[in-house]
Amino acid sequence: MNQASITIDRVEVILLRLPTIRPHQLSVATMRQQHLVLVRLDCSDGVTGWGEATTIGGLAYGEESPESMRVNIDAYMTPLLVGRDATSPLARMAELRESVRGNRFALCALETALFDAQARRLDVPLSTLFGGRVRDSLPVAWTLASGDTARDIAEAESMLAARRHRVFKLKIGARALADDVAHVAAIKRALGDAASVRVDVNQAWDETEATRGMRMLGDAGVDLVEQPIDGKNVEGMRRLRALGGVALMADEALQGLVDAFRLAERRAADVFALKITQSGGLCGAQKVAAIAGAANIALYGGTMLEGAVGTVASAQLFATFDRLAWGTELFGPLLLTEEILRTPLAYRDFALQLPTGPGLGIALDEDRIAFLREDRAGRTFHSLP
Ligand code: MUC
Ligand code: MG
Repeated sequence: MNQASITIDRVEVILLRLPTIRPHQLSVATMRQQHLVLVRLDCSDGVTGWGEATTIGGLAYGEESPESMRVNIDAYMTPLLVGRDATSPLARMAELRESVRGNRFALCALETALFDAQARRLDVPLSTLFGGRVRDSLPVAWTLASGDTARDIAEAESMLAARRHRVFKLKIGARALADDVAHVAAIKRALGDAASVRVDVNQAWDETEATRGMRMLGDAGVDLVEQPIDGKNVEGMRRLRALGGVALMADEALQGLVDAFRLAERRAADVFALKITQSGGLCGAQKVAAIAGAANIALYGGTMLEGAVGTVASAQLFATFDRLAWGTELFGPLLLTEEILRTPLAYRDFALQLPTGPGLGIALDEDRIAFLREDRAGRTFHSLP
């Protein structure tokens, strides 16, 4: 079939609400389930592309929710895609952006599906469309967030023994500073040099607490502090970084290219937590990475705790980066009790092994997805087997 005549036939948003293996406690929400937002894009040549736009805790983390994404894609974005050429993802995204403001998570899902379909069509891995792989596996951190110190230590020890993770991110900020520091210090003491321990405050501190907290955490052997204060407080981030202690990572502060430029210009971070959703898609994330490179800011491959689709999409892009000094945290599928791939992603030797097939390189278990989807007649969350 002539590529120019291949069009987009149909876009479908599928919501899946899947239990987590244990409560996952952040300062902004405690997750007992994750609400995956999958996008399926069917094309006239029989090729299907998949994308994902999952976020955390409804509206607790960002301004897009799973439900708002479904409505906005169905009502405003799908009509701009159906019937259009499927082989030019960038042209489709430019058209969408003429009519759609914000909605960077939803746009990320659509862009991923367009690129997945095109890469499958060309029979190449998605990473090839972004210049090709520099690596075939990515180091993956694990988040300890059970809320209990002893349970977190046991979890970390079992991950180390299984050679699954040796980098641990601890979620803090919900408790008093002294309690949080004691919790982190106990975990670092128990793990010693066998592991890198980092913390994510998810914006919970004010600048005074952050100044004290970063010093105390540095003394406890913590390697990295992620988003200690409000992401909008770029000047505060600049002052915290200028203290010259433990490395400072921007996460919620980094919502695309303009933020990346401003953070770089103000020298307000040592490291960027790069997320395809927060960047409005794979292309946006690639550009954020370029800004980081130009400004000598290190990269960390971040996650919004997506399932397999968003995780492997991120991995396809991150594998093209020559520098990824802080590794990744692409563990989202491991936090879920349900598998939606026919062959699960491979995690071994402390790393995610990249699939080699065309597009995202995964095969969705469509029967399982049909069974799990939220709108399946008669299904309730508790009816999960
Ligand atoms: C965040 O803020 O980084 C990533 C890993 C995790 O446990 O939470 C997310 C969100
Ligand atoms: Mg974070």
